[in-house]
Amino acid sequence: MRKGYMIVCDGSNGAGKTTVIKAIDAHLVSRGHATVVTREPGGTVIGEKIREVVLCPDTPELCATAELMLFAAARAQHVREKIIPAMASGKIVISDRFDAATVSFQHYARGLPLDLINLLNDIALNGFKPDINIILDLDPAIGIARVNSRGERLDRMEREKLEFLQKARNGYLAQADRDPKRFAVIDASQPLEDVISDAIKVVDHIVAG
Ligand code: T5A
Repeated sequence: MRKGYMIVCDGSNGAGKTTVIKAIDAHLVSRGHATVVTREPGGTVIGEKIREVVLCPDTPELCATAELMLFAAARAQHVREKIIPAMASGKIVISDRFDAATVSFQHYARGLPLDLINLLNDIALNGFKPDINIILDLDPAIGIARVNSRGERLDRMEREKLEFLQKARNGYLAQADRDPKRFAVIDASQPLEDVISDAIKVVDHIVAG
């Protein structure tokens, strides 16, 4: 019998991942599941330290190759220290972003070669794959306006030009087109309750099926 599941919620900046993950988690817990909510970059003490470095707005000079390796390093630690053990004990892991983010941001937006991204993702994942990637799709102009309305300082990636964020968005849609079994795209411009209801339908299909 299979052990746990891994659900990833990913997509455009400010699309509502954090908010939707809270609702998915509450739904699963109400059904009696044990869950672990986590995020990338981050999720472990080491990963959170990497997050501070890679998203710090005061160091725009971070080069694309170093940026890629930092995301991959955080993921390698996350998979081995947190995700695999949680799944082995039957928990449902819900992660805010995962490997598809590197393909979207570092390949489609930053322009690094896909072979290099795939190699680093393969090393970080060591054969592991999530069960489903929910992609919250939103015009980045709307997403950044939502983030701005929280009144927090924008991080290094959120300060990129809209054109860069649009390329990352297109990267998610391209990945979803290529692999519709692994990706479920949800229109994140809908009212929040509709986005949550669509996401819960996807989760129920995976966890029940
Ligand atoms: N990155 C990450 C890479 O480049 N490579 C990688 O490999 C990885 C893993 C991570 C950054 O790093 C990059 C991608 C990112 O740029 P992040 O914290 O995941 O940073 O990224 P953000 O998308 O910027 O995350 P945010 O926390 O800012 O946004 P969320 O979680 O998507 O949105 P959320 O839930 O906080 O909602 C934002 C606001 O909108 C409202 C919410 O109430 C909130 O105020 N909202 C809605 N309003 C109207 N209608 C809806 N449907 C709404 N849904 C939410």
